[in-house]
Amino acid sequence: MILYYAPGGCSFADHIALIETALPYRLMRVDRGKRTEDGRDFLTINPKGLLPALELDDGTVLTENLAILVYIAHQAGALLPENGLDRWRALEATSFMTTELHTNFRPFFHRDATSVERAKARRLLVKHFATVAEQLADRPFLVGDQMTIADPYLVVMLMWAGKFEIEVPKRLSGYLARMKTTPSVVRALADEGLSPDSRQWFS
Ligand SMILES: N[C@@H](CCC(=O)N[C@@H](CS)C(=O)NCC(=O)O)C(=O)O
Repeated sequence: MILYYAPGGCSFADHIALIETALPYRLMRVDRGKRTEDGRDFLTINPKGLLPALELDDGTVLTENLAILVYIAHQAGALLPENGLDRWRALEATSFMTTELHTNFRPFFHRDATSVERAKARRLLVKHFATVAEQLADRPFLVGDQMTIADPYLVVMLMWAGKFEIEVPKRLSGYLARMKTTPSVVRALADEGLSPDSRQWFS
């Protein structure tokens, strides 16, 4: 499989998941001009122009982070319980990441966003991170005692919060500090040439 990624983008979640599950993959970097590191136009791979994209061994391309994470979990039989409430809680939490957290970071990435849009997004992010902190409670991972697909996504969201100086509850800063010492996260950071200090990201 080939993971099309941009360093520190939301594809970082899939990168962590691939390392965690030990599935065979290689990375293909895509630059801001939507060129792959081997010189192809990324739009020919994903016409939506969005990362992540996962190319399967038969050349099929999967897009949309939630689908890619579920695919990785399904292939590996890990990171998403097959049955029981924790499966649905993990999907619920990952969906919340894509629709409520990720979406509200957009004004911080888009240069033409207004200060009003950014302020509104910041308020929503603070509110949504509080919800996530409540869900985490005193557990090591967001859903139950095992890592699920929700955790790599939450790591990215918290890294971005650090980058854009969005205050998150102490419980989540503690969680991120722990996750940053997890071997899969350490390796993904190194492979993408990223500092563990997210304030250095995209600079
Ligand atoms: N709906 C997509 C959104 C993914 C997304 O926003 N990707 C960002 C990187 S984190 C991207 O490719 N942005 C490039 C652009 O907007 O042109 C998903 O959930 O995978």
